[in-house]
Amino acid sequence: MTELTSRDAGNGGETHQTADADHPVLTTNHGTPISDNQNQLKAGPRGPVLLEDEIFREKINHFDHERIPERIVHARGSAAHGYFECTESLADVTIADLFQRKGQRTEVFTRFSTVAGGAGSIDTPRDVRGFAVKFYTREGNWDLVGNNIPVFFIQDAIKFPDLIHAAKMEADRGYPQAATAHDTFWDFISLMPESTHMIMWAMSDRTLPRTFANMEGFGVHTFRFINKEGKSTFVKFHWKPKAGLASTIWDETVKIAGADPDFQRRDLFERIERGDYPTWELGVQLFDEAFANSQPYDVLDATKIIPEEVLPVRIVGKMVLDRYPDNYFAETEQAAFVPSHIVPGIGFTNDPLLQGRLFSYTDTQLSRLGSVNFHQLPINAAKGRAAAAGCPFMNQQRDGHMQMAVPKGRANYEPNSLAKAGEPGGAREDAAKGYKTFPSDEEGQKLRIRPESFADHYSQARLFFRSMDPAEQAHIASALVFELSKVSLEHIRLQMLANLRNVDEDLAARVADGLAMDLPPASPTAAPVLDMAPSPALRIIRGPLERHTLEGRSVGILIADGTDAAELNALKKAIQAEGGHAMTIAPKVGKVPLSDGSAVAADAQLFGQPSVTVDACAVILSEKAAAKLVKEAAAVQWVMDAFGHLKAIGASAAAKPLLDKAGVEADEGVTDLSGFVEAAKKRYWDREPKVRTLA
Ligand code: HDD
Repeated sequence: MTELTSRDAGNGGETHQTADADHPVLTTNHGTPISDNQNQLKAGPRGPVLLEDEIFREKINHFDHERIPERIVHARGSAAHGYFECTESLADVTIADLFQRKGQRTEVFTRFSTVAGGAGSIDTPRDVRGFAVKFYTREGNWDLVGNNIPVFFIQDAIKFPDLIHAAKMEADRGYPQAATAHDTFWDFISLMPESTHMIMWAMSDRTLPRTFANMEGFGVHTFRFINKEGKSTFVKFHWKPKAGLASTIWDETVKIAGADPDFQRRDLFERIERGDYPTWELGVQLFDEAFANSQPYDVLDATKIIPEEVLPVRIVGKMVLDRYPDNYFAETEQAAFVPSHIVPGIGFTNDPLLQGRLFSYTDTQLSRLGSVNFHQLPINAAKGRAAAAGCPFMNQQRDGHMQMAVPKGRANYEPNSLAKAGEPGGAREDAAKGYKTFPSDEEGQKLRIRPESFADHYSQARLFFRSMDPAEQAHIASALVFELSKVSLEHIRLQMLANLRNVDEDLAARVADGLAMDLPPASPTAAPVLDMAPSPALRIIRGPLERHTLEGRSVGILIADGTDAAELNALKKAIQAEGGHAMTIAPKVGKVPLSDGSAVAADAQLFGQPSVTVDACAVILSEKAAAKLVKEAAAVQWVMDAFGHLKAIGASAAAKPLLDKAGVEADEGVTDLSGFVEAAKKRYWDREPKVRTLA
């Protein structure tokens, strides 16, 4: 009797793609060939399904377990592969292999993240960004797990769970997601004066980066370099973006979240696709004990910076991200960054925040990745010396959940006399090449105490605020007003105002005014608040890393039926010649008839590509199209937002009615098409007071 299969039954045949010379046979995880991937096993064509169907059960069972616990912090992230190139040898200060030879390249995997939101949250909350780099050096993996802000909220790792609990969605109501503007966060912060410096950064434009490529990165802590004589030099790490620093405006940020929750992840992917590789220079601040002792703060305190004007950043390398992961889960999600992954020539200091991190990250991988063997996952596996010998690691550790390796031989202990040279189990320690901890002199009583040198919580917060451009100061004050307006408990707001008075009286007064509250007395300080020399290097706006350029930036060109073909083509060419990315946006995407009878497909549709997604805006319309679009809210909003977000607007003469309807007023950033490319290279901060009231 012929068996009745689904191919004979009601699904018409087209759902089956069959194996052939180019397409291997589909199998189960255990290798059994699969005949039908569309239908469960049933008793008769319309009958009940059978528990016996091991093919169905295996597939669904695997699917049911496809999610792993997301990271407790930094759950939302995007990553890319690339390389680090040493551009200046540091052989005099460190034996770290990756810094020995100019021109030497080391593979890297870099993951950017937000902190507070879950894995599916938006890319653009007001939040610190993680900046974690895994260097696959020849001497093992070095993970530099930093942020886009050079200081941290707390001085001691024991407070980290409290900080994060307070920042994440509130325990009873389960909101807000990925936002610090709520009671519990500000309650904790108001009681934690040591957070004040970080709060200045968090309320500044630093937490609203335009793209990942526009962020600085910092190792935050003071680390050590150790050279071949065993001498230690203190080091702080800095990543300087080649694309320059750039941020969004709060109103724009909020709108990006609605328009494209994956805005920064998409940007990273598209930049790499276009060959416009995100690039950073690596800089170091090197100093010794005498320098450290001469500063009015403690270099072991992670709430402090060393201003670049006091100790310049020396550029020693560059990082280029040029390859997007093949698989998000296998690479970006399973990547385990662990600050205790260190290589010879680099060492830790006694920073109590860093010391706590050295425990936490290995520990968290056990609940996240589920096994002590997480180092065997391809993205985490070392690629250095041991890998060249056939295995990413060489030791006698064995077994555990999901053991991927099949170690040979009996020598699963060391020392042993069984494994001969080159045989499995024959790896031996090496006193000369092995990792050596810097033998710092340590002695003292066991105490739960913080040193007095950590007591000054306000001087550097003041330094940061006073170093800002006036536009940035207004953004900070306005962000504080916004966040504290979302705090429902008055005593928390009052405590914050009391703390802010220690930072800067003008700032505190502006925030109080924005909240329509009276200023309370200043909170007590544990140490005198110093007036340190301002550090203009901390600015984004009109700072050293603000770049007026189209390189790596996108320009939206609003077109519609009848757009002048010559004007459009000339503008696209001019944008591309400057390294920009021109994107045509039209009411209908498939075909836009142009003035010369030709037609182009638009890159995006007007409703799906609001102007917040591009860096500058051009409008090339026929009179007829302009007359139509003044009645189209999305088009009016497109132009209105471009103006409100201080972007350049270049328009053809016929597009003027749309600009008028959108309330565009003449200024330096509003041009005709001929002046647009030059104008498009920057934002117009002087326009801001015309379009919004800031604190
Ligand atoms: Fe952390 C993840 C950065 C303090 C505990 N942290 C994590 C990531 C970054 C940072 C970038 C994500 C890495 C990735 O992309 O997978 N963390 C920092 C910085 C800190 C800091 C710059 C202060 C200078 N962190 C910190 C402390 C603790 C942790 C004090 C705990 C004592 N961090 C963790 C963690 C995470 C983590 C819970 C979550 C997921 C993971 O480690 O792998 O262990």
